[in-house]
Amino acid sequence: MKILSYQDSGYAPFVRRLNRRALPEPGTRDLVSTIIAEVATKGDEALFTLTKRFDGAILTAKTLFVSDAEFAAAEKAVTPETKVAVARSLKNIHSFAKRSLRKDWSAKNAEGATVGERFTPFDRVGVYVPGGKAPLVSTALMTAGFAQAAGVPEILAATPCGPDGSVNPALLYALQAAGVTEAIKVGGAQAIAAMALGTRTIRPVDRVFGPGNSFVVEAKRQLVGAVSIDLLPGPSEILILSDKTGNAEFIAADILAQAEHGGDSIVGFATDSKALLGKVVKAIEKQLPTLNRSKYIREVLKRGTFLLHVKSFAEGVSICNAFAPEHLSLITAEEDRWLPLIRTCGAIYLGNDSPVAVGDFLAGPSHTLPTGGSGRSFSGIRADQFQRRTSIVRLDKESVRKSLPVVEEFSRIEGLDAHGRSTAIRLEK
Ligand code: HSO
Ligand code: ZN
Repeated sequence: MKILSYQDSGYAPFVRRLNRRALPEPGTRDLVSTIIAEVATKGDEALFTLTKRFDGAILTAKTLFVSDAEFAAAEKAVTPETKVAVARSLKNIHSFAKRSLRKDWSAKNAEGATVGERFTPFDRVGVYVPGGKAPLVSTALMTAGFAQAAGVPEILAATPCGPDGSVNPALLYALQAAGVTEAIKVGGAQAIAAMALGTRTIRPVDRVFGPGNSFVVEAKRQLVGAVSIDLLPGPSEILILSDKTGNAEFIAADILAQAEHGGDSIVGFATDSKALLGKVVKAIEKQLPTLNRSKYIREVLKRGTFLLHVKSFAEGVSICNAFAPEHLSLITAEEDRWLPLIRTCGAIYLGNDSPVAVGDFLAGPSHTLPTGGSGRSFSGIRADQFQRRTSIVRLDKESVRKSLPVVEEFSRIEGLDAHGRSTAIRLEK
């Protein structure tokens, strides 16, 4: 763990580096563009070769898609408790989603023309659910569940399979519960390429959603244009910003919870209370040995963790806005004062009693959120991202008459006389 106080000489440069820009490593960029080119030219064959290479599984045209029998077996295999957990999470997701879905509207403009917007669900979307380090069952719900709420008729899921070609049954169950209509057992950049470009057996989608490792994120970035995407959600991140009212044991528990995602996850803690910082360090050391995934956690504590003693809470807030963490946990006696100043986080958890894990699994908002500093320019998955919006315009003679002088003036300035003519003609006998 990197522990730094504002009095340390290394503090200022470290804090400056927290102002990040999400940019791909050149090596990742090149490998991903090779993979995309392979999928584009060789289609299914490329998926089989790459899945053999990266996941050690042998796929064929017959086993590329999860079969109906596999979905049915998964439904049988999961416990009633799993079904209840999935149902309760989906319930919150759907009611949260409903509030952010956009509704058609129309109004009159200044010339009396009717203008408005119409929202229709995408015809076919792709959702990526990472496998790798843990079967992210909740991620199936936190992506596809929003597509389902928006009424998307075709949802294609992609998730890597194990070396034996199988996918975790609880994950399959969740995919089905969240309205997924087809699933391919492919992971990584090749999965994103397959969904975006299509192959002989896979029909391409209109938009690709979901989190993943750096290769998945880079593939989404490179395929924008062929499809649209939701955002660029990479490895899990949390920043906890607390004044002296923070509970050290709870803070340590949240740090360890996000660190257990392993890999390139990032965990930060900033406080203006030196005493709290000391207590949190102790609590981390105390709780760590009691946890199962200490191997992953230690990795993240070593490489991706920083604990900062900031000069003031205001400095903590500005570090937070610069860092743009995926999750912010904000703990302060002066919430009304500080909360309005925080702008760039994907999600904000308020107070001592709001564990990020509850949001990860069931609170309602999607846990698929911007990472790597991209919270400055993106927000998390929302139901209205599954809606296409189309604008509508209707005029009558009266509104044509009122619009004409402006149209004619623009036509003159732009030198496009046919534009003016096309409008004036409406008023001729
Ligand atoms: N914290 C992760 C989401 C997740 N946690 C899935 C557990 N399962 C990224 O927000
Ligand atoms: Zn998590």
